[in-house]
Amino acid sequence: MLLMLYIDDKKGIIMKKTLISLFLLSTFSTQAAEEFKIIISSEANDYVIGGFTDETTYGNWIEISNVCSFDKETSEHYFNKSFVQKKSCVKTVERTVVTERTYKNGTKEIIKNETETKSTTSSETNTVFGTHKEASCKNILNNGYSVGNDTYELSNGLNVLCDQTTDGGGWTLIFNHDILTAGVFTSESEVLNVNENNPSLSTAKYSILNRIDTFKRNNKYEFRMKWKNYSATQIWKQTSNPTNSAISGYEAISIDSVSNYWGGLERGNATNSNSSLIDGSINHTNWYYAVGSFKNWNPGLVCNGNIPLSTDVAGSSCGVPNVNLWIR
Ligand SMILES: [Ca+2]
Repeated sequence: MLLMLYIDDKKGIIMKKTLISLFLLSTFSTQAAEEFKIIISSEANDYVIGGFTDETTYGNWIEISNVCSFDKETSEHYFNKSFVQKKSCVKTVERTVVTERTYKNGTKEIIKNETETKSTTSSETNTVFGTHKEASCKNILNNGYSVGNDTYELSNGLNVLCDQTTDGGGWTLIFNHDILTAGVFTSESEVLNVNENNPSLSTAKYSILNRIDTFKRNNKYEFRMKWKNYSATQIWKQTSNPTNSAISGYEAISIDSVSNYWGGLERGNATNSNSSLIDGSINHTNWYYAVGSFKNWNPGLVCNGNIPLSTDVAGSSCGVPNVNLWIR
């Protein structure tokens, strides 16, 4: 016959492994039926009657991973253009938890040694800047990176002014001249490139005409020509480079002025000193629709300015104070 008893300590906690085995030694002898012994098992750490104390220590939380994602990538937005980005992170940390039990007889025992982990999520929004670049205002608009009319840094590092809203958008400013403010151009190289770091209709002399080949599409240049304070607009395509060639491949798209031999832009027929580098009086020594004037057009003195423009737009024998040229 074997009896196994579990004895409570003072705290009422059941003392596991505290085993008292009772052997009734008289099992096999009726004469010794009243004799028995109590044998107390005392295997290591199992023999405890007086109780114990547990002490748990917690290690420091240590970050083991922090994985973040974004709702919009900077590569999805245009270079240096700001946007609000939401950042979401899942951080996982871990620590060790050790519980040491000290019995009243002085015996110590590690009864728990575990690693705990936990993950926390967080999110925040920040104003950040895009990183993507394109080769032209047209590409910026077509590929969905436009933030409107603004300056943009192109993939070649050049900052340009883009008109993304007028006449279908996608226009890169390549020339602007306010002759009453800045005077005439003094050299061909100035007409081809001046103030390229200040692309603006407020820059009295601005030109990146030396770069127009980088904006050529399908072997054509698509131009838009405007004059401040005049509503007339010339939009057309041509296959020739007007900084160095006679006209070829002219294709009208939206033309408000046809007088004074209009037919696109050509390299000026006259020498630089008495006209402009480029004009729109095609195959003619006249230099109406002038781009890059080397002198004040005398008849202009009696109208608004000294850049020769067509009768259709400025009136007979009248010049204008500004011309600006765009490409896409
Ligand atoms: Ca001409």
